[in-house]
Amino acid sequence: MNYYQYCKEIYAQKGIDTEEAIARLQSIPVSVHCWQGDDVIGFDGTDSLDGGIQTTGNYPGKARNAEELFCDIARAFSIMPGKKRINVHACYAFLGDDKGKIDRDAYEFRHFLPWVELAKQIGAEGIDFNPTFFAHPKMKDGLSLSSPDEETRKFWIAHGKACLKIAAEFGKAMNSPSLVNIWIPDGYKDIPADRLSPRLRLKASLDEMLEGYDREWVIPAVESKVFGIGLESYTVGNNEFYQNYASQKGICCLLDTGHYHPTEVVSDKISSLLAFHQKVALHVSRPVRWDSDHVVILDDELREIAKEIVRNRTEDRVIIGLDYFDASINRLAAWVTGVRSMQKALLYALLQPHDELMRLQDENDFTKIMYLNEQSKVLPWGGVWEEYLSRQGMSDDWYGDIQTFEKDVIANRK
Ligand code: RNT
Ligand code: ZN
Repeated sequence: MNYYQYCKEIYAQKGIDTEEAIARLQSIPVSVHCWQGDDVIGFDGTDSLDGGIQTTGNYPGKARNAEELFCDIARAFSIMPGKKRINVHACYAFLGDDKGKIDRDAYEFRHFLPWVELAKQIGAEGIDFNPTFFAHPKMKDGLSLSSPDEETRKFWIAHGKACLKIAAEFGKAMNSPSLVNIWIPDGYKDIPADRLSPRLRLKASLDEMLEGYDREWVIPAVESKVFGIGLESYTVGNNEFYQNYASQKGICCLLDTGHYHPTEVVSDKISSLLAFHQKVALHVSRPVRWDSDHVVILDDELREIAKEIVRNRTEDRVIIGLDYFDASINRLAAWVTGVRSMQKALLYALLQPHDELMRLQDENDFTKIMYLNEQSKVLPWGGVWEEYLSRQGMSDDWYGDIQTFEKDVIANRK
């Protein structure tokens, strides 16, 4: 008997069908963020990041231009298992001759056509999109959609509108609706003198931006945050603001796992949103003491998030995207580790006896729940993971690919 057959048998004895788990895992898309490859810089002119977010580390080999980023994405995708989407930020526009002539308020789909080509080439099943409200001279005093300056506010509304149009075209081109995530860094370092007005301006800006978006091909989402670096005292788009906004407008909330107080967990929030919304989106990240955007690894919270996604069979209602940027290690390895960790967590969750566990909860038998949960941890699910990979012509031995990449690519990027 081969190892997988043995593992399959062990799970079968516990009433768990590993074949069903593999099939479900294969159907769950993970949206892969393009910005891990170049430390969130993009192609449209900036050479440094701002907006309360930061990459740290100076590992060699970061993609310095579009050609390098595309090459790295294609390579990374070749060692990422499962169904994937590609998540693009507006600052990754191919401006060509328009460079210096047009600004973010006038970006068009044609500036993003190479992304469609790339997505098709690497087998991504869809493209998600993000307006870029940071690292740009039109941010006034660090503010965008909440700015008291009308010209600034209008500029960023126009940027958002342009992005919603571009996303509709991505949706059509890929025959898969595009998630458009709206995150703005707007906030204050010190105690504000007025907390309400900026929020009312943000609300008005979003209303204007979302007028007439394409409901067939675009899924708008709003992402809250607790604070950003240099903006510690006040965030205009906090959790309460966006949850109320999303409810009222019938759009999606996006929960970033790093955007809450350190003891708050996103795994506990997903079901609360599913009780009121058709869909909820995630930015899966790994906060270490704060919103540090470490690479996603298979930790307890990731497993708990995965359980929330699959145990009530809501995987078609939870949109999974990754969001981290570590510049201290090989960026390709960072990408691949995050995607594989997410899928490992999902597989782990798919191999739990959820029906039994839920019944035990209703019977108030938390002793047996604990017993089964602890038992699950040492079941041979690694054999199921290997089988999942081998059916896609992959294995868990991918470090050699990273070494080759170091030798062939990174060594030449000095
Ligand atoms: C920042 C947010 C946001 C960004 C990306 C680049 O705190 O998490 O999602 O990381 O849009
Ligand atoms: Zn995020």
